[in-house]
Amino acid sequence: MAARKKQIAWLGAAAVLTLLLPLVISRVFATPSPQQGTVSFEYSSWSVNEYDGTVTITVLMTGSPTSAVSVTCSTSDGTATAGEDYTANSQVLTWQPSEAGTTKTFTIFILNDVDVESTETVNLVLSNLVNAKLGSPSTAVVNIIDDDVPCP
Ligand SMILES: [Ca+2]
Ligand SMILES: [Ca+2]
Repeated sequence: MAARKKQIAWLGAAAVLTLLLPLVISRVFATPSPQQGTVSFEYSSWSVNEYDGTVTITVLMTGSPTSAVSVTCSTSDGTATAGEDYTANSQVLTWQPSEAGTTKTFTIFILNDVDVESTETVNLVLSNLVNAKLGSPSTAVVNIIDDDVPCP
């Protein structure tokens, strides 16, 4: 009878091991979940003189992404009008994981004219995030400062 009890005990132990072993193995050899980067504008606003020609926008990627990160940076009209005050632009910015903590640049061409205007704005947004989430600021504004003076 004692031998029978011992046998049942061994079977129980074997059953518990069979159930637990896959769990232990999966924990030990689990691949870490992929890490995303965080992208944001470096500043929430930029200012440019109408005669400057271009303004360079910087977009920052931080974090410890496990693969390449990309985001599309695009302009849209605020009070400024694309084709009259600036040239619309949309560009994909890409970082390798080793480039975390660095900025990529995005250039907007400013169109000069002889009109007397108030300061006009261009809105900037980030979209089409790949392996990334949005940080703050996720939007930005470019202020185009007029350089024209009214005729006396
Ligand atoms: Ca001008
Ligand atoms: Ca002007």
